[in-house]
Amino acid sequence: MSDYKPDQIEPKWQQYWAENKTFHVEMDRSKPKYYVLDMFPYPSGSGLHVGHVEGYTATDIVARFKRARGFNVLHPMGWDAFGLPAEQYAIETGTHPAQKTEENIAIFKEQLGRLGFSYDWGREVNTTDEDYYRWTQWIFLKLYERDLAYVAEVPVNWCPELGTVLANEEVIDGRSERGGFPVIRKPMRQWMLKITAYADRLLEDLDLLDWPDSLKEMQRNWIGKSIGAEVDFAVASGDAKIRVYTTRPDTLFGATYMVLSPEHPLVDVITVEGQRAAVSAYKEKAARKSDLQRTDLAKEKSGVFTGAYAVNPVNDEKIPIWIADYVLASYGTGAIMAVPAHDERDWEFAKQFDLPIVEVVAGGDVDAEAYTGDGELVNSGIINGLEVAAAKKKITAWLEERGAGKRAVNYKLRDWLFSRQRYWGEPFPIIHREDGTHTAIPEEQLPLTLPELDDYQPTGTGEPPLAKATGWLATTDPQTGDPARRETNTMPQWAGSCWYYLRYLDARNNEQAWGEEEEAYWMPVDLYVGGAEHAVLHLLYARFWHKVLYDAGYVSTPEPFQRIVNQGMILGVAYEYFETPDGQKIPYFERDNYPDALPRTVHADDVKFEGDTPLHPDDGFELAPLTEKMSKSRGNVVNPDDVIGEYGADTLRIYEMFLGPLEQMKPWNPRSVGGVYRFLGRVWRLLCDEDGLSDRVVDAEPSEAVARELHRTIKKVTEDTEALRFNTAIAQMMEFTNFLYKQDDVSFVVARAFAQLLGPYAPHFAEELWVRLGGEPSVANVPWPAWDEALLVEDTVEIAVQVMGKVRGTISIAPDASQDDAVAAAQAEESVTRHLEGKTIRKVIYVPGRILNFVAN
Ligand code: ANZ
Repeated sequence: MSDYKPDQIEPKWQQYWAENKTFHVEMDRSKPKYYVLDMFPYPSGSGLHVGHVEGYTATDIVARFKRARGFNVLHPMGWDAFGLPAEQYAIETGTHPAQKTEENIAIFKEQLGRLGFSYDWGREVNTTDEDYYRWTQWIFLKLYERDLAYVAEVPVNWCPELGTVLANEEVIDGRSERGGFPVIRKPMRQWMLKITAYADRLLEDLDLLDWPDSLKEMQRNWIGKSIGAEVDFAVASGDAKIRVYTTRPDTLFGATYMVLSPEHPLVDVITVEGQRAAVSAYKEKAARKSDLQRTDLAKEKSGVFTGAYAVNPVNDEKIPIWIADYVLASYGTGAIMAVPAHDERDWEFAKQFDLPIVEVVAGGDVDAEAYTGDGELVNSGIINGLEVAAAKKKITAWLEERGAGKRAVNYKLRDWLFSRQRYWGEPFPIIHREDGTHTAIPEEQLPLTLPELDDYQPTGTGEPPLAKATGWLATTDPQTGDPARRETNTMPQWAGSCWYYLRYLDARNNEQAWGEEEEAYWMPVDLYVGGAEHAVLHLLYARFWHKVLYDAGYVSTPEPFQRIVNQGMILGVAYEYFETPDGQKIPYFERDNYPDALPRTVHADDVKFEGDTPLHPDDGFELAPLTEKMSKSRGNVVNPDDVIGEYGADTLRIYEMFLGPLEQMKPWNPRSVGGVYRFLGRVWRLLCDEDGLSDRVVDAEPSEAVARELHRTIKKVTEDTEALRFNTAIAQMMEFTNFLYKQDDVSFVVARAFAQLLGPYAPHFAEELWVRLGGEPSVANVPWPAWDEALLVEDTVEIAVQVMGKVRGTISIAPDASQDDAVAAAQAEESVTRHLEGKTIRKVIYVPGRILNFVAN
């Protein structure tokens, strides 16, 4: 008997795979291709976490499985290495961000290596390499050439603490997504990308994709397409017109007032003398609130009357014009017609300021609340009696005829704010001339490298740190030779991750971003696995760039990622009890008796167990388990290195896949890692000896019963792996192991097939076993075992025969035998016929393969 010692197996095979370039891949037209992609990591200072391991193990299983199934598999890895943390760290420690980035990458790479992932490291990319960002700059120029990149003075989210502007997507509840610092609105000159030009295609092409519905829905909501009408209201005095956007033109007869956003250009034009002071005070107050605060449904409505009136084009009625901050300047036309009877916010506002409420769609009680449902139009002139949809059509046509309005489409999606006032990012390949115009630097001059800088502190004024690189800054216009100045903003971190999946196709190409043939062969990505936190931004931005490249003829597929699977988050486990102010420790279950006791947690590693009961390490009382997000501050982060150190990488891989379905959120249970380790140990002891095979392994054909069980296992593992049901595939291998333990010996054939099935899951173990069984390494290149369907059809089953519900005997028949055959077989059994003697059979109940019951009297 020998023990399973992963530390003696795993490094050896990792070295073998690296030296032999086992997972090196080239185009091969004799095989179907399969491109399986991970969301590449940001190489942070804290190293790999178990969430990375989850997704990366899943894709590695798929990669190894698909190779064995005859596919030519592309499975690459790289580093998303630009971004704020490296720069923050640099500022704090005085080291260059490039240095810290390189160190972190080395740590990550070593950690990934220890997990036995089958990447083709020859295709490694790093977004901060000149050879990489040269092409990020090149793609930017493609956008620039197509007028999809432009400079605009826009109100931006300025974060004084971070010294940079942030995209809307990076601001959550008025604070920066990273760091949680306050963000204020401020107009600044910025680079924008015209993603809105692609809004419709980004929406429609979702239908082409095999993505989770929830993910598609998030993208749809983000793009936020709505269809309605623009309607012009004349201002009663003077000749100004107010254009509104509405999704409910059918409710025009119910418009009882109008609202302009405080920033609307007409506010100052129409406000009457007596209201000026109040209006400008209100404008000032509104400027200090975020959009989110302004549109919050729950908040009390505020606003000011301008003193002016507008004329409703459908009935010539005069309605008052207000300004209020719940109307945003940046959406639609920045002005609305208010229909309090059928819009919740308008209803609240009307109640607050005592404005009239006129019902125009029947079906609700508009005195009590806004009615937003369907119904018949009332109080509405020419559209009376119509349903909402028909009324919309008719009134829009009516408006169009009179030139007072038209059908209109709106999107929530805004152009993408693409510049950052930071050092550690891609420089823009742009120069500014003295006359204020800008131009691209010629492609041959790429990469435009980041200058070395000693001081990369943000300046605090919004002037980027690159403005301090005086030597780098001054340049000349390549066309005229006139002096010019380089762009000092850098690109956001999203830039590098927008196209890395394309660079992998041809990562060492020095002439082009990727070769045409490589692109045509490998694209699209067949399976992309990563966290749901990238559901909107990364995926939307990457799809946008891909579509631009598609239009420019550089890629051949309209979409980059054919299939996406979001891995579920792995939660941490801690154990909870309570403590009174005077230090008394109270079991969680008794907390109700101690109202002033506060919750305390015990780190999972410190808990003592009695059977399955978790006990306090010092006081011995029972603790309550608590699952929560893993975080440093909670102290419940599991370090994959520790698990590998104790149990090996194969155990970690299988453990994470065995936790539950890939997509599901699931808690890390430190106690069950050992269970997986014991499973591998059992397989080891069954098949292996000190340095060879165990005596149980024999060179003989398996019995029919064993062959059946083997083929059932091959089928289950194959189908489950194909469907990414890794947990149930593993359960089947465990069951099969138990089955083999009940046999006297294990045939060579069986052991070899088992090694192959284990290959994607526990690759080091499988490789070792394979070689001991006389195979040539690598088992990764051996065609996957097939199952024999004929062996899976059981030829007979035993079923019980009942008479009046009592079992009187058994018969052996085919599982799909007919009722007549079953009855005939039963009537040949003396034990059954004895109980039927002298009785009349009234009814036969027969469930094939299960039971035969005679109802007789
Ligand atoms: C009249 C009306 C009547 C409206 C009714 C709704 C219900 P979505 O679907 O999100 O596109 N709106 C238009 N521009 C706005 C702005 N800048 N700030 C705040 N609200 C604005 O929403 C469109 C609806 O939101 C529009 O339709 C408008 O109110 C409001 F029974 O017009 B509606």
